[in-house]
Amino acid sequence: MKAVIFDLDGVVVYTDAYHYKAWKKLSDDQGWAFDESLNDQLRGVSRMASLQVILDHNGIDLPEEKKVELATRKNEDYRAFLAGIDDTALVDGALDFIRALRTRGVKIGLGSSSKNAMMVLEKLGIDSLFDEIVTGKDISRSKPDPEIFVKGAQRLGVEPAETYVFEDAVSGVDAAQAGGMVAVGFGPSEGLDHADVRVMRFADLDVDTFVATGKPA
Ligand code: B16
Ligand code: MG
Repeated sequence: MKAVIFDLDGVVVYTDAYHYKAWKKLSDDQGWAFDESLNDQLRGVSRMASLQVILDHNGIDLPEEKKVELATRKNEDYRAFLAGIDDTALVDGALDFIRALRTRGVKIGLGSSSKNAMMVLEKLGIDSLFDEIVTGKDISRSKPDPEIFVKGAQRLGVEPAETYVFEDAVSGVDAAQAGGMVAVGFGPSEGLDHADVRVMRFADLDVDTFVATGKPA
């Protein structure tokens, strides 16, 4: 293990709850069905692709212009929720785990599909914890395409096989594995059983064992 790349929403920060609230608000306004299980399908998926998943689920077809307008509205609501973000939004144990990896010489990357990722990191003052940051603004193909993690590993100067990826999303686990990396399925979301390692919470990890063997404890 030379490097660990972390997803942001749902792994380092509970911003996945804000994404849910913003999509739910839009769906309620439009009279569309939207629930937690549909929301799970949006994890790691880009904004426009997420809207398409909701539209397909509801059997709705809209012109491109209207889709852009609705996605923009969702993003404005999401950013309004972010305005109140503070340390309580941090996933328990995430920062301690990242710092512990750093002191053991493991390089740290961030790979988030979100175009708002940099704003979240800066607002929480945690951007300097990451040696390299790749966000939705740096990629042309969203997860499950491996582009985001391949770019991250390249910038960190490590081989994919030496890289572990923490992901709460099916699309993210698929992306990491497609890039030849070791996928750690993190958190309670369903559908992560094909991850190479399965971890529910950071407290379940013993850092020394993890760095030495790739096993949680
Ligand atoms: P934005 P991650 C992803 O972030 C979220 O999981 C996903 O729900 C969201 O649609 C996507 O970012 C795009 O976000 O609209 O802010 O650009 O999990 O890859 O950190
Ligand atoms: Mg995520």
